[in-house]
Amino acid sequence: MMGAPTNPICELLGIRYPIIQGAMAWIADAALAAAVSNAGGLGTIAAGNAPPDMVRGWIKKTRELTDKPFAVNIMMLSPNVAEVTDIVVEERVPIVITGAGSPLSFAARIKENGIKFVPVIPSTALAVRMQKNGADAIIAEGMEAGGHIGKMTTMALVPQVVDAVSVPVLAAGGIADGRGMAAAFMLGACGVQIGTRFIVAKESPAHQSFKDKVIKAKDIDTEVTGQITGHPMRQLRNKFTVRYNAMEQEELKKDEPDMTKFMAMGAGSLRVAAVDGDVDNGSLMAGQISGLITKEQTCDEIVQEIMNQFYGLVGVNK
Ligand code: TUI
Repeated sequence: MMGAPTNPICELLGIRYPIIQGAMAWIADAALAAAVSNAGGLGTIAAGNAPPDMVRGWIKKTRELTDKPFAVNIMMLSPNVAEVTDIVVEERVPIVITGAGSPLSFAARIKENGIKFVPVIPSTALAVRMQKNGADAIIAEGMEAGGHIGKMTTMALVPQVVDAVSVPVLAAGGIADGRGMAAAFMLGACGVQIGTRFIVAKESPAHQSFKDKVIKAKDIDTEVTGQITGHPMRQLRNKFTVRYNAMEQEELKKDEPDMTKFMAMGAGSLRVAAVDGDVDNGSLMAGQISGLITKEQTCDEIVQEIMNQFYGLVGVNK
């Protein structure tokens, strides 16, 4: 039997399968990250807006649950970015992924400490800038993704980023199975980041009501809020998104619209959905591929199913 074929992302990150679990604030904790890493992918702890001590706790807990590599995702809009950066350095986290803004003021510190630096970007220009600043790989995320998104689709973004940089590129946004992964490889990616499907993982701490919403969702059930504030967020349509969009429209009618309160509203509402399970008043961040997701499975089952389907399509033996 052949081993897993060599792949630049697997070699770089020391993992078996080129599947990174997307960071989902208040969902991607130690239990989920360790389960994905134990399944042969790369588990990711989402620092999000969490207090720094909580992030340190998740890192320590992840190490108790797995001896495999894992990543911490630092969300650049968090007020705690500097403290979380200190923590990942102190704790010798092997891989840092960044999102929701430019990580350039922290990149040197991450690299100097021997940490692999893998930024998520929504455009080719940012990918090039990240490579110049030492990115070890790039995650090109299309607007099919859940949460904070750019303007490009995965289909259009990935091949343009692949042509613009020489480091390995992973595709994200709209991928939840082996077909999406194979498509990403056809575009030149050598790995994928998958978020939404892991919301419904058995090991995911997302509230059961949130998981049920993802499982019931159809293709057209996501909505983008915050297009006017400059921080567009994709989530499942609910009372929250309807109210949010209406409030934004009202604010815009004012002589001096104040958009700052909307960002805070978005950030806090994710916790309301994911932790408290209030699926009416919380923000159910999830991607357009939610419609494809029909059941809860363990992380091991998810990773195996994706890889088996992928190998079947690209014609590689396991
Ligand atoms: O980051 C994400 N998705 C997210 S983060 C999040 S939590 C949040 N909380 C409060 C406010 C906003 C978000 C939920 N979902 N995906 C990766 C991603 N990165 N998408 C877009 C970007 C991005 C945007 C701008 C990366 C770099 C960037 O740089 C701009 C610059 O300043 O140069």
